[in-house]
Amino acid sequence: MTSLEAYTKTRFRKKVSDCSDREIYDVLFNMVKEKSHNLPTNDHDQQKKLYYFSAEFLIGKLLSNNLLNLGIHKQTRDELIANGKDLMAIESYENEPSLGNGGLGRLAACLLDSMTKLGINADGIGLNYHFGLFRQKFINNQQVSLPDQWLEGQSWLNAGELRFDVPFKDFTLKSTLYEIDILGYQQNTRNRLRLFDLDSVESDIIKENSIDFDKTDIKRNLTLFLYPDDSTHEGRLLRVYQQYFMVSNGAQLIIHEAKQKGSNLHDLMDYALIHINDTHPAFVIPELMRLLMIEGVDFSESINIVTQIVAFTNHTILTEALETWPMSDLDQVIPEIAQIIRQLHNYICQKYPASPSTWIIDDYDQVHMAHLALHFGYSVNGVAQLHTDILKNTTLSDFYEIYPNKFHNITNGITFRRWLMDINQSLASFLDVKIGTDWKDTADLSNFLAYKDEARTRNKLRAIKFLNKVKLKRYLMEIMDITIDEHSIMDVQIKRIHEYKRQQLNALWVIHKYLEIKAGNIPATPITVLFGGKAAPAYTIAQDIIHLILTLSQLIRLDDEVSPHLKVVMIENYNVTSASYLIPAADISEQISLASKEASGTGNMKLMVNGALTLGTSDGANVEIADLVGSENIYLFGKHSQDVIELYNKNAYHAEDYYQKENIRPLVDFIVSHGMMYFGNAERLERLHHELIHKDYFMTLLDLEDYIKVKEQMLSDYEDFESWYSKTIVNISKSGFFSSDRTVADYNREIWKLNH
Ligand code: 26V
Repeated sequence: MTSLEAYTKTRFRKKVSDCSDREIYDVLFNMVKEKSHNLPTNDHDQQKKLYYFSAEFLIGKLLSNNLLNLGIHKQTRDELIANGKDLMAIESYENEPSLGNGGLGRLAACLLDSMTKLGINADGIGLNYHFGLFRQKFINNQQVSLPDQWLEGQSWLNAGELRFDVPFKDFTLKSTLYEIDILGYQQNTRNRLRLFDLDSVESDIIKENSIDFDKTDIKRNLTLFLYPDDSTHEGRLLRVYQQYFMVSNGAQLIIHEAKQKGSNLHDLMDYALIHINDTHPAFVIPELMRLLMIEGVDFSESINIVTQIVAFTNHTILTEALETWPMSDLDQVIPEIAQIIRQLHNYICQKYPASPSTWIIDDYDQVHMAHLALHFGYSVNGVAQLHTDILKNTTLSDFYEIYPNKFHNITNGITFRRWLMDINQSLASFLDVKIGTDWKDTADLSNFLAYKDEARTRNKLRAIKFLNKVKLKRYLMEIMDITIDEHSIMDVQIKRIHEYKRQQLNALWVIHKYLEIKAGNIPATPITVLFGGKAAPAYTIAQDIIHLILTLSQLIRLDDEVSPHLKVVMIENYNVTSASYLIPAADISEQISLASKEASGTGNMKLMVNGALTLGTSDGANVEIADLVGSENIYLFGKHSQDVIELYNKNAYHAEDYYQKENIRPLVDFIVSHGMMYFGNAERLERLHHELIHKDYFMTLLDLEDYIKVKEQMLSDYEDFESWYSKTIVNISKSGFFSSDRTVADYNREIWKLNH
C-alpha cells in the first residue's frame, strides 16, 4: 500500500482513486499539518530568538508549499497522478489566507520561509485577522469590495497556549494565541507564525455582504479585519488599538520566553531580537520599556536594552505612507505609551537640540513612528540599493548624519520554493536536467547561462511558456469565464493599483495600440495585456484607474476589428493564488513606477525567475536586475530618479506641457471619447482625464513617449524567438541573487548576527 493510500484508507476507507478531490484535500491537509507539528522548533536548542513583527503576513495557500518543504511533494504528486488526480485541483479547496495588502506582507512570508530554511531561530508575530484583505469583484466596470472569509473550513492554525492581558485606557483585553508552523526546505525543524486574537471578536457586527462594520466596538472588532479603512477617525483609532494589541502581546511573549530560559531581563538582548517590518509595530519600543520598568528596570537602562534589540526596515519613501499619529489619539487609547513617547521625545530634544527635524513629536503634536524606530533601534535598512541611497541622501539624511552606522541596504528576495519550484514545475524540472538539482538548495542558476545560444534549450523554454499559457487560459476560464489566446504575447502588470505604479501609463499604451490597429497597423503576434491588483476602497483615483482599464477592456472586446489582435484582461481578486498562474505564463514584466518611488518591488523578481523580460524604469530592484543581466537583456525607459527628484524639488513638472504634444494629446483625450463614455462612467473618466492633464503627481506623461517607443521595440524583438529566448536564459541564470535565502543571509550577517 502506498503512503497516501494508508491515510485515505484510515480516514475514508477508500482507495486514493475512489476519493473525491475534497476528500483528498482533507487527508493531505491533516497529514501535512501533523507531520509539520511533530518537528522540533528551532527554539529547542537555540537561546537567542528573532521575533519578526509585522502587521501583515501574506502567506498564501500552504499545502503544496509545505509538501515541498517536507520533501514529499514529488512523491505525493506522482502518487496522485498515478491515481488520476491533480494536486493543483485538490489545492483549490484551500482558502488562501490573505493577511496582507501587497509587497510588504508577501516579503514577510518569503523571509519566514528562508529563515527556517537557514535554521535561524525566528518566529513571526502578528494578528489573526478574521477577514483578510477584501475580496474584489467587478460590477459595471468598477471595483466592489466584499469580505474575505478565509477562516471558514480547515485552517493551518494551531491553538497556542499563552494568553496575555493588554491594557487600554478604559479596559483590559485578554488575548488568545494561534500558531502556524513554518517549515524550511529540507530542514527537520520548524519556526512559528504566532498570531494574536481575541475570543470576543464577532462577525455579526459586519454590515451585510460588505466590509463595513461598527468601528467603535473594540472588543468585538479588534482583529476582525486587516487594516480597516483609515479614512475616518474611528478607523484610524482602531488601527492604534490593533497595533498596540499586536506589540503588547509580542513584547509580553518575549519577556515570558526569555525568563523561562533564565534571563534576568537586564540581559534581554542575549535572548531576543525584534525586527519590525515597517513602522506598524513601532509601539513595541515604548511597550517593551513599559514592561521592563514594571519589572524594576529603570528608564535609562530600558532605553539601553531596547536600543540593542530593535531593528527596523523601511519599505517606502512616499510621504503619505510614512506613519504619524496625533498624540491626542494615543492619549485616548494608550495613555501610558503616550507618556513614554513624550519622555523619549524630551530625551531626544536634549540630546539633539540642533536637529529638530529628527524629533519624535512635531509642532502639530504628531508622533513620527519612523523617528521612534530610528533613534531607539540599532539598525535601519532599505530594501534595494537605490531605495537605501535615497533614504540616506534625501528622506532620512538628517538621521544618516547622526547615525551613519545604523544604515544598511538589504535587497529584497523571494523564495524560490514557492515562486519557481511550486508554481512552475515544468521549468524547475528542465533546470534539473540542464544544471543538476543543487540550485534547489543554493538558488545558483548561473550554469544555465551556458545554454544561451543552444537552439534546443530556447525551443524547450518556448514550449514550457506555451504550456503555462494554456494553464493560465484554463484557470481564467474557470474563475472568470473568459478566454484568452494562448498564442498571444502575455504582457503582465500585477501589483496594487496606485498612481505611482502607473497602471495608467500602461492603459495609455493600450489606447495607442488600439488606435494603431484601427489605422491598419496590425501586430505580428496578438497581444494580451493582463492587469491584476486591488485598490484601497477609499482611494478614488486608484478606483478610477481600475474603471479606465475595465472600460477599455470592454470597448476593445466589442470591437471586431481590434479584438483579434489586442485583448485587455483585468483579473478579478488578484492574490497569491492567481499570481501563481500569471507569473509562469508572462512574457513581458511591467515594472513601470515613477523612478524613485518603488522601494524595491518583488513581483519583478518573480517574473524574472520565470523567464519574463522586464519592461521597466530605473527604479527599485529593477536597477539591480539591469546590473546583473546587462542593458541588452532588459528594456529600460524613462527618466532617472535623480532627474525626478530634481523635478519635484524645483516644482518643474507641468503635465500640461506634455499634454500639448501631438502624439500624447489624442491618447489622453481618448479617455473621455464617445466610445469610452458609452461604456464607462463619465464622472470617473472625466476626473481621471482632468487629473492627468492638470496634476499627474506621478508624472505619467513625462515618460509616455519613451515607454511607447521601448515597448514597441520589445514587441518587435519578440518576433525573433531565438534572440528573445537567449535573453530569457540570461535573465533566469542571473536571478539567483534574488533568492530570499540570500536576503536573510544578508540580514543575519549585517544586522541580526545570530550564530546558529
Ligand atoms: C501603508 C499603508 C498606509 C495606509 C493604510 C494601509 C497601508 C498599508 C501598508 C502601508 C505601507 C506600504 C509599504 C509597502 O508595502 N511597501 C512595499 O514593500 C515591498 C517589500 O519591501 C517593496 O517591494 C515595494 O516596493 C514597496 O512598495
